[in-house]
Amino acid sequence: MALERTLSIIKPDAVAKNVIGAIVNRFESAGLRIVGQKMMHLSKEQAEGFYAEHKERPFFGALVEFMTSGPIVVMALEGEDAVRKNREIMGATNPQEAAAGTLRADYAETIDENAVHGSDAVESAAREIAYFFSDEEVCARTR
Ligand code: IDP
Repeated sequence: MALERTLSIIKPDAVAKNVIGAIVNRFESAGLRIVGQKMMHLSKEQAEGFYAEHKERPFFGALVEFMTSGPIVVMALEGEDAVRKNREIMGATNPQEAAAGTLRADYAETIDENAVHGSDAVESAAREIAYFFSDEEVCARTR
């Protein structure tokens, strides 16, 4: 299995609930390592750029408003099968459909405010990590 990197975002609702540590713990317990991490408050332009693929969707305006409503934590995670593992830990996009024990089942109630983001493929992960982190801000963890 390949060593991968993926982008995780702890969204404004989860930061407001004060569960940053609890969420990070889930990733570390699953064997994923944080190789980049920062707290940010996105501008409208940053949020629109990040979610550009959704700009024609009816929920785009609300999504941008939500993602700029408070600080977020962006993380680059590294590990075997990291993209799929992160998606599994997150649970389904709609928290009402998320499996028990997943982050979205535990920390979110609605699809509009669903606690976390995770890249959906290795290619999008590379693009999304580069959107938030310079090369120097991502640190190799293998020694
Ligand atoms: P994902 O975050 O599970 O990868 P995507 O389909 O990529 O899901 O959608 C990106 C984000 O857009 C979701 O996490 C959610 O916040 C929002 N979103 C997606 N579908 C809907 C919807 O039908 N109504 C409201 N918000 C939505």
